[in-house]
Amino acid sequence: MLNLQQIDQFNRDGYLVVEELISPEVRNAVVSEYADLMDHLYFDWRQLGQVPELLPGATLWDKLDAAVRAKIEWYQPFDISLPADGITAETPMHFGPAVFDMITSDRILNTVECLIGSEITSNPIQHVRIKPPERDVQHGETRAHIVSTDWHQDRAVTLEAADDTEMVTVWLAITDATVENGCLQVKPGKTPHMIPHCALTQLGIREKFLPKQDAVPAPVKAGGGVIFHPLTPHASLRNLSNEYRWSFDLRYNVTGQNTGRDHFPDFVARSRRNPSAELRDWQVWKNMWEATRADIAQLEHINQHGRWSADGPYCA
Ligand SMILES: O=C(O)CCC(=O)C(=O)O
Ligand SMILES: [Fe+2]
Repeated sequence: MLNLQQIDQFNRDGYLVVEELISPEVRNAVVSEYADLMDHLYFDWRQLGQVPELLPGATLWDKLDAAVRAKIEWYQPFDISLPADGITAETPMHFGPAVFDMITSDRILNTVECLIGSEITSNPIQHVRIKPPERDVQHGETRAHIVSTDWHQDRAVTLEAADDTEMVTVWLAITDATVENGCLQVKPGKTPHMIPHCALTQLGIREKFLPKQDAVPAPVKAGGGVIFHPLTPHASLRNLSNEYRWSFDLRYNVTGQNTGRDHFPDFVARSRRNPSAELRDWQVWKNMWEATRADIAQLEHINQHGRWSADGPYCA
């Protein structure tokens, strides 16, 4: 739940930092689900001879370190979505019970309800971001799930059909997010319109189009989050620390409105009007994404950022 002062702050600044947005139990379950996932992945990478053998007791981070050092494609199997392009029937992705419980946790939904009302759809534009210390990242890596994120508005990431959708982003810290390890930063205040974006490497706003007010970093402890409006310009700082920065970004919109990525599956996370419409079974959620993957693997490429170009005035 948010108090009136927090709601006012969100409306004024376009964002809000909320501590303890998920319970320690929900967070711990996610961490152990990813540790199990890593065990399986590491076993497979070992079989393929892609990573070194580690001592018994090696942690999630030890294995991730080894994978990063071995320069293998380690990211996509952890993501809670499909990539923007190159989707095949075998593209790896992760949909498990702990992540589902996180997305549908009462604390998050109670908070979101204060901002967009009680008919809440879990929007399929969602990612895990596990960002290694920047100095360990392969040269030439530009994905915003792995290196720092350029300035953008989330509305620019959706297709035009969702321009009027009432939506919020819930950015959740799984490890402490600090200025040093690359927490979010925002341009606070009401940005009433879409700013032009350039779709070169990352989708981003060039300096000259950014609102002039100072950027404000938004550090938050593990379990807390940053909630923001789809027009609020935000970016991440660089991870200049020696540790991984782990977050999820989730989005929620008013049920019945366009999600901005309707080739991906959404579901009703909360409905006060019709509680029986709420999805409670993580396996159904996983099945929906698997069916989507099979369908998309047969289709031509869908350009998710179709309204923005990679050259022209907005890239200069
Ligand atoms: O975590 C990041 O680096 C960027 C996250 C972001 O852009 C978002 O949550 O919308
Ligand atoms: Fe974003």
